[in-house]
Formats: sequence, C-alpha cells, structure tokens
Amino acid sequence: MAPTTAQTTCPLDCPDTCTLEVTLEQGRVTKIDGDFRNPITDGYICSKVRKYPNHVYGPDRLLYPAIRKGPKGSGQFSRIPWSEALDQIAHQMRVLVKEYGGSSILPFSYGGSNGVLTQGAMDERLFRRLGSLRLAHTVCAAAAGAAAKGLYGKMPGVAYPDFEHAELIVIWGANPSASGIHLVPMVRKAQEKGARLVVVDPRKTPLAKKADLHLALKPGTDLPLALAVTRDLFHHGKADLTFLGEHATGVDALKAKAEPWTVERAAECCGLSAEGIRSFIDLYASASPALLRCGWGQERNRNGGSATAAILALPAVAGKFGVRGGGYTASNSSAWSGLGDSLAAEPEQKTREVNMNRLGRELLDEQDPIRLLFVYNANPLATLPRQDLVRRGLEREDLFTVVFEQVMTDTAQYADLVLPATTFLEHQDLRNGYGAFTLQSVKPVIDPVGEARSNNEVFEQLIQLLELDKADDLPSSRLFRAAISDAGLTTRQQMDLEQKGATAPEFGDQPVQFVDVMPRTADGKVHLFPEALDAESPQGLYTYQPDPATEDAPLTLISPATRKTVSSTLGQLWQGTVPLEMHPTDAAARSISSGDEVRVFNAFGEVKAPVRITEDLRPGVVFLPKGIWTRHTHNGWTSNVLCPDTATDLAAGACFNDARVEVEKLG
Ligand SMILES: Nc1nc2c(c(=O)[nH]1)N[C@H]1C(S)=C(S)[C@@H](COP(=O)(O)OP(=O)(O)OC[C@H]3O[C@@H](n4cnc5c(=O)[nH]c(N)nc54)[C@H](O)[C@@H]3O)O[C@H]1N2
Ligand SMILES: Nc1nc2c(c(=O)[nH]1)N[C@H]1C(S)=C(S)[C@@H](COP(=O)(O)OP(=O)(O)OC[C@H]3O[C@@H](n4cnc5c(=O)[nH]c(N)nc54)[C@H](O)[C@@H]3O)O[C@H]1N2
Ligand code: SF4
Ligand SMILES: [Mo]
Repeated sequence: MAPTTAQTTCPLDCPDTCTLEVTLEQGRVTKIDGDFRNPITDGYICSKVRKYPNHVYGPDRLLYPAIRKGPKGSGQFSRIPWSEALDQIAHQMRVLVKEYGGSSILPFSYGGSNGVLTQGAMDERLFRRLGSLRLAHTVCAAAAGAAAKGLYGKMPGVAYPDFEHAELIVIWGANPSASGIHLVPMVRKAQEKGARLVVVDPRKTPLAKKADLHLALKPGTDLPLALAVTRDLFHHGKADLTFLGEHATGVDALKAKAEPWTVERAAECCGLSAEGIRSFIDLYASASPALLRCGWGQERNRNGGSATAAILALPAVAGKFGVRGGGYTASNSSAWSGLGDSLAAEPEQKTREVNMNRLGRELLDEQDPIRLLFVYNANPLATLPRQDLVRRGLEREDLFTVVFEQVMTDTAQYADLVLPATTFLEHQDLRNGYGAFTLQSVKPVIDPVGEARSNNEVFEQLIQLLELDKADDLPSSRLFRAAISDAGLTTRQQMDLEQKGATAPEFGDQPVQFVDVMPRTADGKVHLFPEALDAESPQGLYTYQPDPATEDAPLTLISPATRKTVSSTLGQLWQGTVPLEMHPTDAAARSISSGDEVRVFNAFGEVKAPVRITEDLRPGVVFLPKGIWTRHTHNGWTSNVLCPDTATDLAAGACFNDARVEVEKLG
C-alpha cells in the first residue's frame, strides 16, 4: 500500500508547537516532519521529534500493564491484564482513603507533553473526588509566571514573525538554538536587516556568538543588572515618563529599589565590566523598536522572581511598547483564557498542597505519610531537585507507586505497577502554544501501540471502579467540545480548528503590545511594584540575595536545556555518557584535562562523568544538561542530585541553578 500522510501538532513542552506531517505505512508511522501550513514551523522540525517513531516503537516502550517482581528500582516486572491492574489501584485507593484519608494519596504530574485535554481533566476529577493531596506545579516557570502575572497580568507577547521588525533584540536567559529553534531564523533575519543583538547569558550560546554584545553575567545576578539599567535610565533622562504616567503604577517604589544599584556596583556583583553594562544601556535606550525575549534561565535561582520582574519592567521604563517589533515576549500560555477550565467538573478542595520540588522530602516525611504515589505525565526521578531524596522516597517499601508512562523511565523502574500510556500520535488533545499563539488540534494518527491507553480512558475507568462517577458527568469523548466552549471560541475559530487544525486568538497572531493587547491587570496598567509580590517575597520584591557558594562548593553548576531531549522526554534514545563542561581556568586550577574522569560533588551527592573543557562558559560555572537519565553518567546520578530543593523568591519555584559544587579528578 502506498504511504499516506496525516497532519497533527507537536504538544511537547516547547514554545514552538509545530504543525506536523506524519507519514504512515501500513498503519505505522515511518516519518515525521514539519508542515508548511504553519508559518512558524515553516516545514521543518527539531531532530528530536524527527526521531519520535523510535520513541513510539522502540524497545523502551511500555506495551502492557505490569507488576513489580524484583526489588524497587530493579526494573523487574511481569505482565498483568488491565482489569487486574486497575482493580488493584482502585482497591488500594479505597482502603487508604478509608483508613488514612485522602492525604495518604499524592497524584504527581507535570504535563511535559500534554495539552488541555490530557491533564487537569479526568485526572483532576478523580483526585478531587478522592480528596487527595494537591500538587503545586512549581518545577518550571513558577517564579517567572508570578512576575509576568504581577506586572502585566500575563499580557500576550510579541510573536516570532515580528522579530524581524526590531532594531534591537535582547535575548535574556533563553537559548532558542536548543529550546525553541524556530525563533533563531527570525533573529538572524532581523540581523540581516540591520538589527543589533544583545545576549544576557553566562554561556556563549550559539546566538551569543553572533551577538553585538554578550553580557556573560554570573548566574543568579540578573536582578542587580536589570535594576542598574533601570536606575541609569531614570538618572539620565532616558525613562519614558509620559508612558509611565499614563500606563504604570509603582514607579517610585521600583525606582527606590533600583537606587542602590549603580552600574559599578552591579558590574562588581554580576562579574561584568561597567563598560559592557553601559553599552547595553545605550543600545537599549536609543533603539526602537527594541524587543526583549525573556526566557527561563534567569528564573531558576533564589532571585528568579524579582529578576524576571525587573527584566520585564524594562520595556515599560524605557517606553518600548506600542510599535510592531517592540516590547517583550516571555510565555504566551495565557493567550487563551478559560480554555479547559470546566473539564475537572469538580471544584477544587483545599486539601494540603505539596510543592513538587520537595517530593523527596515529602515522601520521607513520617508524619501523616504519603502511602500511594500516582505518577503520570512526568519523570520526577530525572527532573526534580534533590534526586537523592526522591530516590530514597521511591525506595520506601511501604509506598505503593503507580507510574503511568509511555516508556520505561528512571521513575518507572521504581514503580509497583506500571501502566502503558498512549503518545500524542495515538490520542486526541488540544494544544495552545506558549511561544506560538495558535490553538491547535492534536489528532490521533495511529491506533494505540500494544495495550496503551490514554490518560482520560484510564482516569475515567478508575472513577467508575471507585463509584465516584456522577449522573451528569461529561464523558471523556466530549471534553474537546467542552474545552472549546470554555474558551468562548467564535464560529470562525471553531471552523478553523476543525478544518485547518489551528486557529488564532481574537487579537490575531501578531499583536502589538499596548495597541492590540493591554495588560490584563485589574486596572489595565503595568504594575511595576505589585504589593502582593512584595509581601510574598521573603526579603521583599527586588531585594538581591547573595550567592550561596561556599568554600567547599565554590563552582556554580547550571543545567539548562540542550538539543538532545525535551525535558527528559526522549532521553532513552540518547546513547553514551554526557560530559561535564568546564572552563579552562577552573580545569587548570584542579589539574584537570579534557577527557579526564571527574566527580562533581557537594553535600547532597556526586556525579561521575568525563570532562569537556570549553571557553563557552564563564569561569566559575560548570555545566551538565537538564533532562538526562541516570544511564547517561558513570554512577547513575544526574545533575539533579546536586540541585538544592530551596525555593525561588516568588511562587516557591525550583532553584536548579543554585547548585554549588566542587570538581575533582578521579584516579
Ligand atoms: N530541546 C529542548 N527544548 C526545550 C526544553 C528541553 O528540555 N529541550 N525544555 C522546554 C522547557 S520545559 C522550557 S521551561 C524551556 C526553557 O528554555 P530556556 O528559557 O531557553 O531555558 P534554559 O535552557 O533552562 O536556559 C536558557 C539559558 O539561560 C542561561 N542561564 C542559566 N542561568 C542563568 C542566569 O542566572 N541568568 C541568565 N541570564 N541566564 C542564565 C543558560 O546558560 C541557558 O543558555 O525550553 C523548552 N524547550
Ligand atoms: N537539572 C535540571 N532539571 C530540570 C530543569 C533544569 O533546568 N535543570 N528544568 C525543569 C523543567 S523546566 C521542567 S518543565 C521539568 C520537566 O519535567 P517533566 O514534566 O517530568 O518532563 P519530562 O521529563 O519530559 O517527563 C514527561 C513524561 O511524561 C510522559 N508522558 C508524555 N505524555 C504522556 C501522556 O499523555 N500520558 C502519560 N501518562 N504520560 C505521558 C513522557 O513519556 C515523559 O516521560 O524538568 C525540570 N528539571
Ligand atoms: S519539540 Fe518543538 S521544535 Fe520540536 S517538533 Fe515539537 S514543537 Fe517543534
Ligand atoms: Mo520547563
């Protein structure tokens, strides 16, 4: 039979939300590539998702439910029927709720590859009705999201295609070459048209190498840098007082917080030259349109919330809004308000909330212990801080762990029961982008592989087995319609979604900030000093907390995204050991040469890996990728064993880049 093609959408945790063309032969996916109908995808996708057929059909794919046979973590399982697996889970849940209450059950998910229909829907319905613990989704974007909400009520940002209109582009704490590849050609196009590029990143990222100015600051020092820029703009008459008068509140409070941060003082704190910071201020103040792409690299440390707020305040202070190609872009996830809000059906009960970054500690807490952990849409052993505590928690003999997964992940190895999940090629979903604005249909293009079932099927079956269903419950087959109706889609938008598989928000897919979209705060203004954020932040908003380095752990370990995985998804396809990257100065001080085996360690644990020496890092900073699996190092621990489970100043987010370590040559 001749190959056929089908269109769908990539729902992986990536800002780009590509439109895909999937080639099928005899009911199997043989190729995945980009579709041309979506101007952002423009016919190409990342090399990771081109390999997705190996994820779907590879040897690590879970094909049927299985029960643990060996010790926890040994990965020894034997096959059981679905009916038996679900009966066991339902039985455990019923007994635990009766004996210990809902607080003995923790659902754990993040939703790395899920859209609106496959998380926060049937799953929430089940866990709310059980009265289980609630999970605070803080592993990513918590602090940056709180800052964006506090200042602008999450106003939609500048679209990728508008980057070419900018005269100056500032890429701050983002590495689109790995983490959102479709932005790169847009930035390059702007440069070809004469735009200047500034990159603020401790590493020489591919775009930093092409930049007019690279500010390679010490990790965690973005706050003093942004405040020094603010101070200088006010002191030298470059702040847009007219714009601020009309559109902002909290101007004086921000100004007061910036006052101590002279350029010289910030330069000292950030490890930058005062000239470098001044060049940036001159470029930023004089260029229009000036566009700031704020990522998440600046967020993952003790100052992350205030830092993001101070960065996002810059376009307001400097008056960069109101023109195409001017303003900022961060996350656009809130472009579609209301989407999917009704799917859980049940109002949220205020049971105890568990911060997911502290999973290890929570599992080891003996007071009112967690007795059943249900993991889905996540791989916590590979992605959470304090991997040592997470692993010890998962090893607990009296913990019943269910892992509902597509492949045998590091976390699944510790399950008592594994359940096989469908991939996005096998189930329906609805995905809104957080870089792209479009809302897109994720359509099943193949039948479920093996005995895999979708999240909604499984949670719906558990609701029924536990007799928690109600007469007016919306069945999972009708979630799509309900989600669309929540978002109040117009007839045209619904038709676009049905016929073209994608639709744009009412404000269009290339909004100009302060023309087509306004802050979504209560008064429609920018709040440069939101009182609620000030109250929440332990030291008060815009207060710098110093570097946590110690004599024993003087080096900063950062663990950002690379081209190889999407979070930890697809990690099983990556062969070999990952190197620890290190600057020549730090290596020489420790008599380390390229290729040497080293141990990277701190009080929490150690990682053994070979070293790659590179000038792409600033001295004092070492690098291991995010999303690697325990098989990618020599001793079965990853960067995450070295990451503290401390919290960002806002929203208690993860502080991955606050890991401080020492490195020592082995043998
Ligand atoms: N290929 C791939 N793509 C992805 C992902 C993935 O894992 N792999 N993950 C997706 C997800 S979940 C997310 S949240 C996004 C994240 O995407 P990005 O925002 O790009 O985040 P990171 O890769 O964590 O870090 C970006 C940059 O921040 C720098 N950085 C580290 N610390 C600091 C600091 O203190 N200040 C500043 N200014 N920069 C710093 C790092 O060196 C890095 O180059 O990417 C998404 N896209
Ligand atoms: N050291 C370090 N660690 C980090 C970060 C860092 O910067 N440094 N960044 C963090 C960030 S930004 C993020 S977002 C987190 C991400 O952490 P996670 O959300 O845990 O993301 P993934 O590792 O991609 O795990 C998603 C898992 O869900 C499974 N899955 C996908 N779709 C479905 C489905 O429909 N049903 C079911 N049942 N399962 C499904 C996939 O197979 C995959 O194993 O990692 C964090 N970890
Ligand atoms: S991971 Fe990102 S770049 Fe790759 S196909 Fe999916 S949306 Fe596109
Ligand atoms: Mo993330």
